[in-house]
Amino acid sequence: MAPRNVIQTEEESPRGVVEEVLHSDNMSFDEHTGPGKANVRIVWRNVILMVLLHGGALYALTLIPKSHPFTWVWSVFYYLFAAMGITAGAHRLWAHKSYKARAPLRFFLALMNAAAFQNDILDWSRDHRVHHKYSETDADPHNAKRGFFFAHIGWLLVRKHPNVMEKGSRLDFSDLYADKIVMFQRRFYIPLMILLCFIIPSVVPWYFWGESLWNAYFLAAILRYCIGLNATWSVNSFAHLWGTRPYDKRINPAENLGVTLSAVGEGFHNYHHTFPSDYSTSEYGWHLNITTVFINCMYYIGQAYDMKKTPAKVVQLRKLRTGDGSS
Ligand code: ST9
Ligand code: ZN
Ligand code: ZN
Repeated sequence: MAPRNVIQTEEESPRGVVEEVLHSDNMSFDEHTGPGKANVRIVWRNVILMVLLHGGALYALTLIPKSHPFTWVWSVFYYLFAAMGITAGAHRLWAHKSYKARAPLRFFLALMNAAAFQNDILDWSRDHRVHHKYSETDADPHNAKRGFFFAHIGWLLVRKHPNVMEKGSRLDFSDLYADKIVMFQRRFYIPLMILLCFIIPSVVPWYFWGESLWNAYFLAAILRYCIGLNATWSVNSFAHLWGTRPYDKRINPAENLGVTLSAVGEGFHNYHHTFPSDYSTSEYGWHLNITTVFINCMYYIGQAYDMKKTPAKVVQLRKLRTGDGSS
């Protein structure tokens, strides 16, 4: 059951957000998708780091049978801890403002976000707002029209398309710059990220149950981080290419069960792009959605409030009008 003070937002009327986005200036599902090979500028530092990370993660798999079961449990726990910093933090709170959070929760979400090492909250939220506003165009940082590889990881290995900066600069990010916790995290991002993404997950298993630092580092830091990145990127790749479109069949984002499970409730992507300010990023409440469970728990202890939820009636009308008929 959803918490009682959830705000029923009417802003996404049956003729709502998606139409507004589709028909705004320079917005079309253009055929031109990408700057052309000659203009793609590869960032070799990122290529090398990503190859090393994925190589390290594959090696870490061989260490699983040799490590303490508590280290496995710790790695899963830390995966969820960091994931909430992205889903409940950067995504639903800061990028979409789909609920409000008191300072203690915002502070912890900023730390959890650094544990996920996906760039600071300001960069993440800025790119994500631009992604929603200019989906599937050259101004979308991970434009899925440029193919699976680009949408998944390729966009982090090359310089951005100039349209990202140009059109992104038209959006308002003043709320992010005004948030002292966001700016604190940005200022101290490198030390916070090293501490929370690599040092703490490695030291805890070594200190508390005598795991070797080597095993702890490769499992709870490298493997856990690499899986978290790929789960997140899957929302941009898999869930922008494959799945059902019960809310709006005219857009790429789709409902994708595999992504929902790995990305802790963020794979209801057709719903999310149709009703982006819904705090549950899905028609449902707790259904397959650990992030919604987390936000609801924060509501019950008084840390989260003003959650926005699209009324069921609006959702049903929209399904009838633009959905693909799947449920
Ligand atoms: C990572 C992020 O992995 C993943 C985000 C995925 C999002 C998924 C969304 C799905 C939602 C659901 C969540 C599911 C979660 C599930 C969790 C499960 C665990 N607007 O960027 P720069 C301007 S990160 C306006 O350097 P380059 C701005 O002035 C992984 N302006 O561009 C900026 O300067 P400043 C680890 C913008 O040089 C300037 O341009 N990190 C915008 O082309 C330069 O910006 C990495 O791998 C905008 N949108 O470089 C590092 N953007 O910042 C990756 C930019 O000073 N990044 N400007 O204001 C890089 O190395 C570089 O960004 C680059 C592009 C090489 C990719
Ligand atoms: Zn979003
Ligand atoms: Zn999307």
